[in-house]
Amino acid sequence: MNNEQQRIEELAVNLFNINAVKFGEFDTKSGIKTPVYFDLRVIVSYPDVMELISDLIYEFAFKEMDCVHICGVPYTALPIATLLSVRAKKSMLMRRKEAKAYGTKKMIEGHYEAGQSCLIIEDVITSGSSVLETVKDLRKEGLKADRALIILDREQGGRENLAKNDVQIKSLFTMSKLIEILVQKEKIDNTMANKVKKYLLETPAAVKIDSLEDRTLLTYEQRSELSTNTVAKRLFHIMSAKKSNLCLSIDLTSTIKILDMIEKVGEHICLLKTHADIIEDFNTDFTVSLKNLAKKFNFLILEDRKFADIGNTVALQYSKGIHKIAEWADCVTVHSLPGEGILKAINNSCDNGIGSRGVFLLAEMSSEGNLITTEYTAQTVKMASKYPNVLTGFVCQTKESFNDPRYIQLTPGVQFECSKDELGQVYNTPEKVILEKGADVVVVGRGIVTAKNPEAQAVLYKNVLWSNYLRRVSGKIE
Ligand code: S5P
Repeated sequence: MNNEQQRIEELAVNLFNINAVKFGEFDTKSGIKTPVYFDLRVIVSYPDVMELISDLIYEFAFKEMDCVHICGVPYTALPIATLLSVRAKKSMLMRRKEAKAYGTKKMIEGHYEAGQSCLIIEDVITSGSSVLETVKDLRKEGLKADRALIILDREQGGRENLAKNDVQIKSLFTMSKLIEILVQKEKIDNTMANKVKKYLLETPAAVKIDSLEDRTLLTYEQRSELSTNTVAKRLFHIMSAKKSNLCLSIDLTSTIKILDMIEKVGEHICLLKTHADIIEDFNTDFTVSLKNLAKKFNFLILEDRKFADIGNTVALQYSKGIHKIAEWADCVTVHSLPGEGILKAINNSCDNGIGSRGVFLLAEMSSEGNLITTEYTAQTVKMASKYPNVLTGFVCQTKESFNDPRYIQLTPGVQFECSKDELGQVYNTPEKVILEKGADVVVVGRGIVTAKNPEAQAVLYKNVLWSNYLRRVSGKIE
């Protein structure tokens, strides 16, 4: 028998001896009787058991894990996390059970930076809901929380619930393993073991957790606090300040017409989306005027360049040529098709002193018959999550594409009527994209630009989009 196995068995017996696991007939909160009962809180009175648990977690699970912080789920796992933190020389974070009533409303104590990884430690999981509470608070702070180490997995659905929320667990014991050891060590007999097994099979955890809180229920202010990309943070602020989540797609081909249109509608938008390569008389004076107007009316500029080449070419397309996009656009659109290099290219350009810039990654498209699949969308979101500092959000059509509240859903294909144009553009209504499809910023192009009175039309769009946003977050407004 190997050493790991021996020590696991030793721990099982110890837990039984100190009554951290009891067999018999017990009442549960739900009223159902259970033949097995755990109370791992008692371990604090047994330093040898504490040491054994932390040694086992460290040796057999923790050592190979790469994380910056560890966080114990309050309260039982806190001392275990503390021992591990000291042993592994890793920073520990503490999650409060309740936010402080005064001062900062912080839920996580300790020093950390958004984007860092945090491993969660928990004693027992049933449905996984307490681990998930901790995951939720850590993710709100921008921390990466996707792994948890558990002492005992009761095998009642917790592992699956957590996996659905992108949290993978590793446990010292599963319930079946614990039972098997205790039978073998003659601590319980086969009749009791079968009773417990039967109970576990028949009693899956009552709580089924499908997903973390829906990002679309949070306000833009709340989300601005979570953003890890400067452009996303600024955009959330602008939206709240101007009470506008309208992005104008200014698909005009002359600089005069563009500047003239901005004078009319600039006041009503949070974001201006350009296609520099359709402008016939593009020049540097134009970009200076564009930036001045962005300042005057307080909106950001998105160049809808839809980069889709290898990183090196994109780095050049982004900063060189006639357009020198990096100099005037706050953010750009990018396809995920070529892979991560494209994000690295923009990220490196930002690091090279161009300032804080952002990327909207195309995760879905509005055009009929486009070749994007759900798998492509999921892979796009996964790839992007490695670049939280450069990622502003996703250009997409559905709420289900992603749920990270730090990122902005930019949704084009919007007009007052559900319709199509002759080249396959599909339009949904403002109400539908905000309430059903999860849009945060809504792109309107021809719906405003070709209207008889673009300013009046922009006001109409702004108001209807904003009132639907307010409806969406109504539960969250204090
Ligand atoms: O999927 C997409 C992505 C984008 S960025 N569908 C789109 O229509 N767009 C852009 O949004 C498109 O290039 C155009 O500039 C704008 C929609 O314009 P509209 O006139 O159809 O509202």
